[in-house]
Amino acid sequence: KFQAKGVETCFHDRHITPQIVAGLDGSNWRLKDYEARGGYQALRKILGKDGGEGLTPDQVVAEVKNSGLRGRGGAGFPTGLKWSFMPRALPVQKYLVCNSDEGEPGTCKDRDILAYNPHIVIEGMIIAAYAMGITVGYNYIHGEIFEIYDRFEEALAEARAAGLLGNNILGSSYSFQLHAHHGFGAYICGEETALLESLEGKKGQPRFKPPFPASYGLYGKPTTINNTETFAAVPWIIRHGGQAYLECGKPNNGGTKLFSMVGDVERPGNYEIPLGTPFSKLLELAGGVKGGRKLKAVIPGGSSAPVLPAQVMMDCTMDYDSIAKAGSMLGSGAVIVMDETRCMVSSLLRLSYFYMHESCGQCTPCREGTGWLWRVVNRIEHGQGKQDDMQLLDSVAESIMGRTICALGDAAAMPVRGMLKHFRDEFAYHVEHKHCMVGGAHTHA
Ligand code: L3W
Ligand code: SF4
Repeated sequence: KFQAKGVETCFHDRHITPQIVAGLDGSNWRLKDYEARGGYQALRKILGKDGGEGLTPDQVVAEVKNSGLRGRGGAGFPTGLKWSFMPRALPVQKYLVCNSDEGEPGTCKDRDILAYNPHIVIEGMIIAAYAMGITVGYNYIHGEIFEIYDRFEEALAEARAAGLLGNNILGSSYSFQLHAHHGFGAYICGEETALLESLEGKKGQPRFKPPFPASYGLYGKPTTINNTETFAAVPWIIRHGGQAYLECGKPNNGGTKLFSMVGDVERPGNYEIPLGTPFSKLLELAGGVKGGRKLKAVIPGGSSAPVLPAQVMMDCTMDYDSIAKAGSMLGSGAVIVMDETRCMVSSLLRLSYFYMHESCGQCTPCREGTGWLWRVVNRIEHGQGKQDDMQLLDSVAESIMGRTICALGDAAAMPVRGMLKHFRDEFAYHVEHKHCMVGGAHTHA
């Protein structure tokens, strides 16, 4: 129930825990524990309840802008900028949505934040709503995590009972209603517009963008959607200031980030480290490559990110810019570590199956293309590959990229491109010899 989907097991093991996951052991998630750690002080600060003058909504947005916080769901979009899109003065209902529909293979951070520290997300959302003049919010929680959903509901009840949520928060004139919504486990509902459709009770299929949710969101009304980890960063920023958060990371990559270290490492789990930390350090924190084997490759940002060979990865720092410069993306921060015994063909086969299975089928290049990719990789894996299959994969991936309604099409094509760019020889070997180049430890069931 508390296991990561997609890749290997994920333990709750933390070594550097500066902000979001500091001091958590699974038993101290309740309101009293959170308040003992300084929780809800940021909310009190903006509402002028801690003896200070309070912060105006504009001041809150300015702090978040100064912090350099970027969206932690995958795209890395500047949070303060996104908040400034909200037409605060428009006299219509506006919505705030937290995207907790974590489904990216390898990623298991948001559910841990919700399990271990649900109030930090609630506080972050209340502050965000205040900053954008929003009165109603939803947390859309992935369908396959039942206990975590129940826990979040309990945390909401605690916050309401304490006057931290609901009407006239802490006796102020500010009110915000926040509800949890349980999804049904479809990966595509993590795409923000599919999530909105699902929240409206419809089939979870992405909408065309633009219009972006900022102008046409839930029920067609202005909506701001942020990832769970993004909201969780907000209370610290408000308490300590945007500049302090920025200085935790590196320019354009402010703060800390949770990385889900999965795959062939000794201690898989979530690690919160400052952005800009060398990958080698993160690998060391996770105990190094399993069994002392050699590092072969890393998928640095969840399954949608192109794979990078070991030597490229060892020169990277863990931040948006460094990983992008190396030809991949930081994405949601799932770091899939692959040792020397991993077969790239069978790895890609597993990823291709995932995207084929999760395509919503709305647009032809994605619906048909993901099936093509899986079938071609499948025949290479099973000794029936043809000499021109690599070109065929290139051309199918090319035909998907940029031609679909949402990013799932690109997400299916990019791993194929990454694998062929760096490990083409391995695919050619499979075709020629009808078996795996690495052999040994892994069989291809
Ligand atoms: C108003 C504009 N708003 C952009 C907003 C937009 C969204 C955010 C980022 O994909 C990626 C994807 C996955 N006016 C705006 C604007 N916005 N321009 O900014 O937008 P965008 O389109 O760059 O990205 P996206 O559609 O949110 C997300 C990758 O993340 N990914 C996915 C991980 C999946 C999970 C999960 O399981 N929950 O995290 C991993 O790498 O491939 O590239 O809010 O509205 N002019
Ligand atoms: Fe659906 Fe794929 Fe099109 Fe996205 S790209 S809308 S998942 S068919």
